[in-house]
Amino acid sequence: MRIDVVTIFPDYLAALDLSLVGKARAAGILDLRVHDLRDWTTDRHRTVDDTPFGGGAGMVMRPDVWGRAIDDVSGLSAAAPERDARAVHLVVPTPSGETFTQRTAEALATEEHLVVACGRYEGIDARVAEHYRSVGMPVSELSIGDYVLNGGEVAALVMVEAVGRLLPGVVGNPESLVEESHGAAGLLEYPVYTKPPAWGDLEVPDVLLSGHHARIHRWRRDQALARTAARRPDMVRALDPETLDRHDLEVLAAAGWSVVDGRLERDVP
Ligand code: 6GU
Repeated sequence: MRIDVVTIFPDYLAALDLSLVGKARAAGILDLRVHDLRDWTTDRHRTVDDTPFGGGAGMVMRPDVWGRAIDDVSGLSAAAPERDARAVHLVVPTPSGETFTQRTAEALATEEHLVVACGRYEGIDARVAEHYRSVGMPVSELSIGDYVLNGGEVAALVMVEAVGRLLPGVVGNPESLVEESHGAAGLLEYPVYTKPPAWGDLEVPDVLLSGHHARIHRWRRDQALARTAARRPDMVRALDPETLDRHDLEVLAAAGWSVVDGRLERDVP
């Protein structure tokens, strides 16, 4: 996969040289290129923004500078802009976007070429997303959560790491992708323990030292259900009760959830 990140703060993305994503790059699985948006400015001051039409606070990033940058890193030729555009998926991190989830990461991990356009100030002129959609480029405006950051760079880091670790060969043991939080089961991950078996007066639960695989599996599922019930009522509501066994329903009942009209609902106290 190739990912081009365009930003006015390329140094922000230096963290992508490290760890898993860094290894994926070294192994040739991920061709990640970080660009300075100002390389596509034409004036002496290397201006990327201007005041908003209609008034209001802050500055808006200019569409002409972004257009040159995105055309260039996408390899859009003047001869066949529409044919080339379909080969690229444009990702625009923005707090006003749709929520970026594990499902989004999975979908983006199947793409061949992502271009991530990091906005600063009050955002990027809306004609940029409109233009690339109109030439047939898939455009995803995505938020990483309900809070405001100063720009798209940290969100781009989040997205590149979440997508990068899903590329075949990046995570050494693909099984570690199976049971994790926000996987297909729709549950948070169970708590994990390692040596020493006693740390101060805190002991690892006996069942995990028992070697009894069926009981360990059941205990972990109970913990995942209880944790999800305590922390993420939205995820409990999204569960399909048809996929739960009698024991699952007992654990959820103990946490105050029962099935009403085929859906999980919190019991009223
Ligand atoms: Cl993608 N960008 C900014 N600036 N703030 C955010 C965000 C993105 N996602 C959540 N907050």
